Amino acid sequence: MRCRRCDAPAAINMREHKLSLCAVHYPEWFLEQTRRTIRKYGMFTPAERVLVAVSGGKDSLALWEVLLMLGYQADGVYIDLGINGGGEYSARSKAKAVAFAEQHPAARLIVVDIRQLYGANVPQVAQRRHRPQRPCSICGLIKRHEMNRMALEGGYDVLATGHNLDDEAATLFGNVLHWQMEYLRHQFPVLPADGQGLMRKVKPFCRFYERETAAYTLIRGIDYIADECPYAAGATSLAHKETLTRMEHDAPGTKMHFYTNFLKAKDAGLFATAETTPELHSCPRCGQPTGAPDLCNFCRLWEEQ
Ligand code: Q46
Ligand code: ZN
Ligand code: ZN
Repeated sequence: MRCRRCDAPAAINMREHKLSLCAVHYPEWFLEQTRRTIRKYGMFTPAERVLVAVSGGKDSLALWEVLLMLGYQADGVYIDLGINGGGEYSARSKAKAVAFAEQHPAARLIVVDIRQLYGANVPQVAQRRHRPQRPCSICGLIKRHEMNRMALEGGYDVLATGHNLDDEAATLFGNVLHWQMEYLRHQFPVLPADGQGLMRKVKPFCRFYERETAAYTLIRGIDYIADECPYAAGATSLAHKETLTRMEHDAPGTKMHFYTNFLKAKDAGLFATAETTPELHSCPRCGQPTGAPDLCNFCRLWEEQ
């Protein structure tokens, strides 16, 4: 297999794009595709400040590097959740994020330590709330709240996450299986700021297959944590990913068509019915918008222990 652009041996063959590229031309293509996605969905401009949610995994570190290489003003935020699971997962993933920032002079990393700030880490909160084996909803709530808080307090214009096409297709699959209308209404590469304290959120890698972001990190020599969080095992999103990967194997392009045709259908007005979200008000403690009657769900987490 040869590179389409220079005839050197190909480093990656993308069946779904009918394109193979070498180790020089693949990163160029990857940067150009990211730039196009950012422009296509009007995610942000070079004048705006971007905060990248960095987990220490391949997608978020690749995203951070690509945004810096494209000349965007991109800082990173790492949320230390205190997840160990016997393998020091948080400590090792934080080390990858810190090492990346040290190797890239333009990269500024903000580290938020949940236990230091609020007195308990994610497994401890989950334990107190009788969900020791399934901390993901609590963890997701904490991550969303803290990333939004750091972006607001730091005066950023937009929060970027490294979700890739496999992530988005699996989320869509789950949302469609259960016809989760509110989630379907909100699934999009850009979520605008709500004007009441929720930041604009963007997913510049939403059109890349996971193997494409993996190939980018490999070719660029980005060191990342390859392990999944120990609590990810058994998650339904992983089962959905496996199902879609089997379908992709039989019919290359399945994930891409499933997701991008959904975006087109949304553009054409599907799921555009009136929203039924409740009236939001500012949480009296943290100030973030919430539909809960008094304190937001995040602040209640610490109240009820
Ligand atoms: S970090 Fe947190 Fe994930 Fe681990 S506890 Fe669950 S939500 S699986 S992306
Ligand atoms: Zn080439
Ligand atoms: Zn609150």
